[in-house]
Amino acid sequence: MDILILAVVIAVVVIGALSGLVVGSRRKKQLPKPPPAAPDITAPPAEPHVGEEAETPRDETRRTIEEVDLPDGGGATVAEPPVVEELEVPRLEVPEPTAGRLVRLRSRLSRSQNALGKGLLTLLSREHLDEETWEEIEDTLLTADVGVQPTTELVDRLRERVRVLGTRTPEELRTLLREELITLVGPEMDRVVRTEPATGKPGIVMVVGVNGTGKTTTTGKLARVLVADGRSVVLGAADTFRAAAADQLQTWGERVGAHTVRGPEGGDPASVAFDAVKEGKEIGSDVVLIDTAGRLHTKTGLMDELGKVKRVVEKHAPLDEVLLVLDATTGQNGLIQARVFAEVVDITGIVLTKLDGTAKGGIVIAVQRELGVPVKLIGLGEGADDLAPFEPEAFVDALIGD
Ligand SMILES: Nc1nc2c(ncn2[C@@H]2O[C@H](COP(=O)(O)OP(=O)(O)OP(=O)(O)O)[C@@H](O)[C@H]2O)c(=O)[nH]1
Ligand SMILES: [Mg+2]
Repeated sequence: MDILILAVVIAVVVIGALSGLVVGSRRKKQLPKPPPAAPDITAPPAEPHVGEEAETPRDETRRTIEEVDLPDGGGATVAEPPVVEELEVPRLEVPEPTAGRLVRLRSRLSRSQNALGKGLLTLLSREHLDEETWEEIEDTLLTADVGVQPTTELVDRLRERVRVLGTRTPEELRTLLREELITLVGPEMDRVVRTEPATGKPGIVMVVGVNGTGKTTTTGKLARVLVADGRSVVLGAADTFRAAAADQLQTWGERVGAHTVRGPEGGDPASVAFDAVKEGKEIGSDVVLIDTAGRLHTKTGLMDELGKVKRVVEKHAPLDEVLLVLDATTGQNGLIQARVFAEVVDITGIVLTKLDGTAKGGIVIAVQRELGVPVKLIGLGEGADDLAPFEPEAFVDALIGD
């Protein structure tokens, strides 16, 4: 009897345990669904904040677009961009080496080559070098923006050497013109872009100039040059006028893995520049490149602001380079800009951009004379690696052709 009671009790316990399991498994089935495979980017987030799109979605029970019954099969027309994959796979570019870039890009100078180099050679090859011809030579130089003083010097020297030479072959004339142009461009000037880090401090470069000359593009191209040379770079987006300006710089940086320090739109450019150098110091980067907003040299307030950016950065350490970016196609106006910028911030080097789009390559000579500062880099196109170190001999060779 006792045994019978015991058996009944065991049976009841076993049945109870089994039904508990079933209920448990049912409960499990009722748990919320696992998060959807792809983030639902179609519904607005409750509280958007910075970096939102980089996070996994917080509302995990939200349905994906595939699960939502849309009338008329509308779901099929909504394309989901592959946001997650884009963010997870950074594709870094490998910039071209810098050596020999001017030689590679020499054909980009063809407009100056035709107007200046070939023009001069043709004139000098005339049988009779009379006054009229010398005047034409002078005009050719002035039209190519060489500037009055350098033109006079060059013509005087050419006249003298041609006279001494007497009869002359085209080859002799080419050699003579080459030598004199190189002398005029200044082969002895130090054109090294100073980016060497010192103890506890990165190399600091600031890029300045009027609107649209190519500052941001040049900063981006320069970052590539440095990365190609094995340097680590931090970019400072001290153009806070437009959010798009910081985006533009950041895009350049992302292509080669350089981080961009940016501030709020309309914020203080000096503090962004300061923070960029601070970050460069903290992470031990080799170089910090600071892009600034385009400013008209005639606007005193903006020029004062530029002076402040420089002074604030110098609380960290002196700047190694202040590069003035000039658009070669603007000619004489570039010289006026150069003068004003040089007064506000000490310019240490000039970048002449858009030399590919002008016949006025002589501006190289004029602007160096104006400031007594060397042209260090030249822009020869919109391509990412179309920035070349300026080499007087290669430049003159490109002008007068082979
Ligand atoms: N052909 C040619 N175009 C260039 C060169 N450098 C820059 N550009 C173009 O010039 C335009 C202006 O360049 P940006 O770098 O935005 O100029 P910016 O000085 O930063 O302009 P702001 O910030 O608005 O003052 C862009 O379309 C560039 O692609 C160059 O060497 N050759
Ligand atoms: Mg810019």
